[in-house]
Amino acid sequence: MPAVLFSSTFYKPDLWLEEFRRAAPDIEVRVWPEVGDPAEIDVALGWGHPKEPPIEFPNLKLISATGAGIDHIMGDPTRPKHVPVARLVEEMLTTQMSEYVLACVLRYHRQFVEFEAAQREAAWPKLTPPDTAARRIGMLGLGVLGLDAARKLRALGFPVAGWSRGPKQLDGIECFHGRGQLAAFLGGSHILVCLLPLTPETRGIINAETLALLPRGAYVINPARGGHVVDADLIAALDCGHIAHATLDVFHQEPLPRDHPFWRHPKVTVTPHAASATIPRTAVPQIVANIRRVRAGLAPLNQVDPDRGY
Ligand code: NDP
Ligand code: OXD
Repeated sequence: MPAVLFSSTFYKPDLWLEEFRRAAPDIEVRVWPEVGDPAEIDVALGWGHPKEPPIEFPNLKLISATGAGIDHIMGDPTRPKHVPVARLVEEMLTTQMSEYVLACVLRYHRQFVEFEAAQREAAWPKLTPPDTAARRIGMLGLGVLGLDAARKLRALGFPVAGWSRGPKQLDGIECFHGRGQLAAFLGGSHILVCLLPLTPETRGIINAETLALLPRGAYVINPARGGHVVDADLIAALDCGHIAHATLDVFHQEPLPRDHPFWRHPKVTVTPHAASATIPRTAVPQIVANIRRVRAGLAPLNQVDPDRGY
């Protein structure tokens, strides 16, 4: 009898098991470390799976992430390369991410950082009113999440540009692509939002060189992965005033270690990897459909391209 193995250091299994029981009572789901016979596991499901001890599953047909990002799977050297990897493309995940990005952009644009500082001094500042049409937003990544947030920002009246790997033509969004157009894209981004996947090509992309290309006083918002940022370079850019403020949701190490300078930096807002979280109720039907597909010998939906790494 085939079975699904759920393993995650991020999500508790209870709600997932409940949803599986509701949506697909015929599918057996085991929870790590209660693997049983490894030969019975045909689908591995999880996010931030424990790496030790590595176990071989000789009949594995699918590795399915319970989130949008799959760097934690692709970066595991023990991953069996012949098994397809699928990720979630899910409306609630997308909606939550766009809400997060809009909240951060509007906080900067509508000068809440300055108002919060003024309130600490009981001050009554007269600030120059913000001009939406003059505040250019730069979206690193125009995939499922980046594009949704970009369109919603555009609908609010911001000029929006996006940067992707391949060329794109999108209504109302100025499109840049590839390393050759990165400098031109950054030069026009007053608020930079990163929604790239973490791959060998994008690791460390927010660094001293790229930050220096942003206009003076730019803001940085990173809800993608901590590995996109060279922390020391960002801190230096904040300290010298080139970057006005940063909002960071993801970190090299999570939870962010208590002694990390981001926690106490006056120009950094830390959120605890909370930009967008998978809701089992809306995610499980898609995962069940993929389990049924691979068990019927079909390719899974939302399959990751192993060559691109996303
Ligand atoms: P997608 O795969 O749909 O989109 C990725 C985008 O990045 C595409 O536009 C792609 O370009 C672009 N890209 C990839 N590599 C490069 C490169 N080398 N140079 C330029 N552009 C590149 O991903 P999603 O939008 O679904 O998700 C993005 C990331 O968000 C996830 O990988 C995850 O890390 C993060 N995330 C964070 C969450 C949180 O709570 N903090 C929640 C969910 C996701 P092209 O279009 O040309 O392929
Ligand atoms: C994801 C995440 O990748 O929550 O879905 O970070």
